[in-house]
Order: sequence, then structure tokens, then C-alpha cells
Amino acid sequence: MKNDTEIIKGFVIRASRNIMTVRIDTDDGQQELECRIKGKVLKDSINLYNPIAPGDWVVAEREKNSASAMILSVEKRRNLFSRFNQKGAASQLLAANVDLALCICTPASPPFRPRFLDRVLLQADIAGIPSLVICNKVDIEYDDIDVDERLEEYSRIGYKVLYISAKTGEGLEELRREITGKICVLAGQSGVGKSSIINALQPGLDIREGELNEKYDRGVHTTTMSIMFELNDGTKLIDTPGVRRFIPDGIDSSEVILHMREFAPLAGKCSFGLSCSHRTERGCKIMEAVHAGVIHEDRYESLLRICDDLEGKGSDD
Ligand SMILES: Nc1nc2c(ncn2[C@@H]2O[C@H](COP(=O)(O)OP(=O)(O)OP(=O)(O)O)[C@@H](O)[C@H]2O)c(=O)[nH]1
Ligand SMILES: [Mg+2]
Ligand SMILES: [Zn+2]
Repeated sequence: MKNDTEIIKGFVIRASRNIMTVRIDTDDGQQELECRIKGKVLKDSINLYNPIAPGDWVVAEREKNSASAMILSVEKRRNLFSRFNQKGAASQLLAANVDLALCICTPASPPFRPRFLDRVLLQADIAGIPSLVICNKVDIEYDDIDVDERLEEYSRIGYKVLYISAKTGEGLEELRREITGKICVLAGQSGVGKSSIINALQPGLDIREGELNEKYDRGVHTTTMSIMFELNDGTKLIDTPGVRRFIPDGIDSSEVILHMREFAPLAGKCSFGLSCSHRTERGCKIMEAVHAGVIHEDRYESLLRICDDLEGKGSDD
């Protein structure tokens, strides 16, 4: 190593597939470095769509005082929020070392999609990250009673549900109380207002927000990579790119019920144990619970579609 090269440790705040922004502490405060990966590939990240996510700590080398550096390795993670990227057929890392997942939906514009929410909640559970359900855009008029019923169902199975509007500010103080001091990831389909919520919590950040695609009434994927923003009180929020489909990452179909909270206590209790597909088998405790109203039919439908996806038989929700 040349004399003027130094080894530094930094915190990743922005990450695309091959270029990252890393924050380091210096004698004069904080500095942001533009980083690439040394040798192009990191150890242990061969089957990943992108090797590093905001929230990661990395070791890098740079020429002293340079504004760029080369990443040598990633520190061990406490947890990792990812999704399966179907196009790349690999895990896409969205956020690392997270305290709380903010799982965002809307009652309308884009239309309420509880099955998308189920997938995000599932992924948070797989990662071992606590989650909060957020219904944004409550300022919009909607007459779909299913929305209220389904959101109450999330409360019934034990999730905290917040009703907010990034536009009017309703519910934002309650949200602030839940997130203060934490590293949070915001996840949800494109257009639900992930970036808008961060903008509303911290006016002045001016993160780009998108219009809704008029024809399809869905988001236009305005945010294209995960980026961490910091509120004045130090709370960290990781904005993630909205996607149309969310395929859970890191599990087999037989394990899904272990990560859906009202299903988990029944895991292994079917006559065919963990190999039950919960579709046709006699003595299936999951199907019995659906008939008895203990498990909501929609959540059961989610389970089946997620399993189809994981078995490569999926189609659009
Ligand atoms: N009426 C209303 N509109 C909102 C609210 N929050 C966000 N919007 C609008 O919804 C649209 C999409 O918001 P974004 O913040 O870009 O959504 P996103 O989830 O970041 O979308 P992607 O980056 O594509 O994943 C924008 O036109 C926002 O102005 C809200 O509380 N009420
Ligand atoms: Mg966005
Ligand atoms: Zn079963």
C-alpha cells in the first residue's frame, strides 16, 4: 500500500449496483465519498443483484483527502431487508441494519393492494425487523369498505396501523413518535407516497416525487435506488424504489407460514406437517382456521400466491 493511502470505515447512505455514497467522520465533521467496489466483485456477494445497501457499514481505502474511495468489504449486518429481483434472478438488497419497517399502502390512488402489503410485512418478518403499517393519503375520498375492514384485520392480528396524510400532515406527529431515533426503511408499491412522507417529515429535503400514471393509476417508479435521509433529530429513513411486484426473498414456500403471524402458531400442526401445501389436504389446520374465521380469506389467498411465486408458478396479483 502506498504511503498516502488510508483505510477508512464508513456508513452507506446511497447505493446503486456499482456506485455508493459513503459517509465518514473526519476531524472537520462528516464527509461524503463516492465509492466503487475494489476489483468489481465483493466476497460473498456473487448471487446478489446489488452487493451493498444503505445502512451498511463498509471498509474502504482512499488516497488521503480524496473525495472518492474503493470499498474493500462490508461489515457483518444485523439484518437485511431485500426482495427477489425477478429480472436479475437474484436478491436485491434494499436496506441494511434496520430498526423498523414502515410498510406503506393507500386507500386509493394507487388502489389499495393488501396482498402487496402482505408481502412487505412477510419480508420484514423474514429479516427479523419489526414493522408498522401505514395507510397514507387518508385525505383522499374513498368509498371502499373493504379497505377499512382489511386494515382493521391487520390491527387484529397484532400490527400497529397508522392513518396519515403526507399532504395535509394528519397523523405525522404520531408517526414521528414511532420512528424517532431509529433507522427505518419505507417500503410499498410505487406511488403510495414513500418519498412524500419523508419530505413531509423534513421540509427542505425536496426529494423527487412522482405523478401517478393516469392510465394505470399507479406510480411511475420515481425513486430508482435506495437512499437514506436523515431528519434533524438524527432519525434515519431509507427510501426504496417502488416496484410493481414484490417477490419475497430468502425463503422456500414451505416456510412462508412461519413468517405470517396468525399462521405461525399452526405451523407443523397439519396432518402432513410442514409438507402440507394447505390447498387440498385433509387435516389441514390452516384451511380449518380459514373456515373458522381465525385466518382472513385474503391473507390465505396471499399465502397461496406467494407460494406460487416461490415455486415459479406465479402470475400477477
Ligand atoms: N392526496 C395525496 N397525495 C399524496 C400524498 N402523499 C403523496 N401524494 C402524491 O402521490 C404521488 C406519488 O408520491 P411519491 O412520494 O412519489 O410516491 P413513492 O411511493 O415515492 O413512489 P416511487 O418513488 O415510484 O416508489 C405524488 O404525486 C404525491 O404528491 C397524500 O398524503 N395525499
Ligand atoms: Mg419515491
Ligand atoms: Zn395445511
